Amino acid sequence: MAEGKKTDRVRSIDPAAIEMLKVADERGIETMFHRAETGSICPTGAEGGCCKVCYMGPCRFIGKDKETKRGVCGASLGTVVARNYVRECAGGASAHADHGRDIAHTLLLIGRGEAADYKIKDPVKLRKVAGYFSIDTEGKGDQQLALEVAEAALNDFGRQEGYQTYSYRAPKKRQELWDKLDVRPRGFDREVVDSMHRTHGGGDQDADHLMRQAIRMCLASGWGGSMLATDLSDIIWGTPKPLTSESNLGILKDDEVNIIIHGHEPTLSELIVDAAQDPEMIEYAKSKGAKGITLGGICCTANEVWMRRGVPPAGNSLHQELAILTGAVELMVVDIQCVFEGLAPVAEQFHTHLVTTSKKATITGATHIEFEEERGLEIAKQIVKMGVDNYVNRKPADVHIPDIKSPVVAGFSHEYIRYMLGGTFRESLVPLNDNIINGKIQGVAAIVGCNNAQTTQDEGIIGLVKNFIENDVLVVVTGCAAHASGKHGYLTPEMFEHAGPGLSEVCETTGMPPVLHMGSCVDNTRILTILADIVETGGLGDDIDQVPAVGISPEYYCEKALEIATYCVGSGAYVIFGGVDSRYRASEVVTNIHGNKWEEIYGGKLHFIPEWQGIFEASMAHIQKKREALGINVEKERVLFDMADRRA
Ligand code: NFS
Repeated sequence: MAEGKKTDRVRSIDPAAIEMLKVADERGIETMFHRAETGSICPTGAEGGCCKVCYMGPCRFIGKDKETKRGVCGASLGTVVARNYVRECAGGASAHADHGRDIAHTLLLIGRGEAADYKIKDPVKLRKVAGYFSIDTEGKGDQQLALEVAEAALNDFGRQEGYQTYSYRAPKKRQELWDKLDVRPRGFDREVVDSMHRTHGGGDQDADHLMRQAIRMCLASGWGGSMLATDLSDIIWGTPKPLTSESNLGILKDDEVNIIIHGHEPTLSELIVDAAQDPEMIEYAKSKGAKGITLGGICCTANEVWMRRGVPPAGNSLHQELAILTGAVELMVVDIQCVFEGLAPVAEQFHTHLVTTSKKATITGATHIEFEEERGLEIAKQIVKMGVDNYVNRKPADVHIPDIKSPVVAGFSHEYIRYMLGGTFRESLVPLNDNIINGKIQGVAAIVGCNNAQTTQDEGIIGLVKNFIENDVLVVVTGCAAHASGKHGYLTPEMFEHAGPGLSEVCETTGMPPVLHMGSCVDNTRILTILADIVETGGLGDDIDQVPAVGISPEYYCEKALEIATYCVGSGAYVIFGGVDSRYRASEVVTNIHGNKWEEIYGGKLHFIPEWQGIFEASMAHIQKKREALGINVEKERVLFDMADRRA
């Protein structure tokens, strides 16, 4: 057996994780990696043939004749699986859009003058977003505009009439399609309530009709809640520009107070950064015998403070327990999403304080310090001080920090990519489109999403990143896939040396790295913006489904990932999920909708391909198919244009 594993499966390809799992094994401490090997997975649920929406069941659909079976109420397997799909999407969409709503609330408090610890860092973007909401900006200060934008954004969530404002940011042709199909999203809250209503027992009982609502609800998050989360975060904390940092558990220091920020919303984590950088706090840490304070991030909150403040990321979601296992973390502060209950029993074995902060999420065994924006910095300081005070309780014998980290560059917002390619006065995506058209860049692969304890950590993500860039496919990464890319050394400009000849040449000329970190999971909407901009820029078709691009979540684990996939498909993208197989495969009807009907209707489709090699082949074939359809698959003779040609 290789290092760091109990069974013959490989738990991770990350050497830091392998090292820490060895510590866990030696000390008999259980983590997600262990439970994935010992827990029992329901075979019916794994295929999706289980209905729990009423109390005449639960009804199981198993066996060869499952497609023709009926539940007690008469429900067919197609209805059951589609209903499950809609409900799971509702969970994911709610998480992302509620994140957006929370940021809008912070902006509202700024506008009202009730959150003195926050400022408007990007007034230009504030005005741009005001424009989307048709708010007159003339003669208005930042605070007034913040108030008006926040009110408009919050109203959009609960909109009773008309359609979501951000849906009008999609390419024209896409909008026409949505209108024709009647899937343009209405208010976000209405879409989720509608989805929960129609999936109640005895409601919508037609798989096609149910899956259409999944698209409409998820579009409400993609071209709405999530996109607002990104835009409003940029307004308050700044639109990201590339920053250098380091990644992986080796960023923790054995002679400093280590505090881990984990979760999703930047509202608290930004102030934790301020509190930890306060000279008085650093002096206080020194008075406790530490040399300073080190912050590290986990999951998407890490992405937020990594790309805006340069805070080093300690790892992706499967690293959360491993960070505590180093014995060198004084405090882990968490808010919402992807923060697992298994942290509490691991923290109990060490001196680590686990602190929950969200009104929406507490964990048994953790200390709860509820966060309020109105007293934001005061609370952040209280939490950081709690970590500093805990430094004296660290047990040197428990400390095991793997000496493993990689340099990283992160923070390629859509705005920065335009600037990088054209400079201040000619910022545009033209060089990107041109190089896709001339074939130096074959296409774009968005590698996004999670880790999943059922799969080998990072293996699928890294296998794909490596092979795509070697084959001249530009890669953009977000979420935990971005962490994986960073930990394994792929987030540096020097990586162009490992890219294929065409991509390498473009990267060397423009200074663009071949793998671009675009942020957290709500920032997948930055990718939507880029795709819409590619279409607008011209030469690559008139809608997103014509662009040679794929979206992949190689190690997805949660409902949020499903929701992202669904809004991407509704926007015209080919999406592939890997690692674990489809939870909807029990139904041929739903599998056919995912893989065929959606492509006929939206030009995008969803495939589940567990092995990353299969994902790579399907992606390259798709990119070539799209290049062929655009007529850019064959090298054209180079024509020199004079001024008249150019004007034409
Ligand atoms: Ni995305 Fe961020 Fe990671 Fe997956 Fe969780 S942290 S919102 S869901 S696990 S990428």
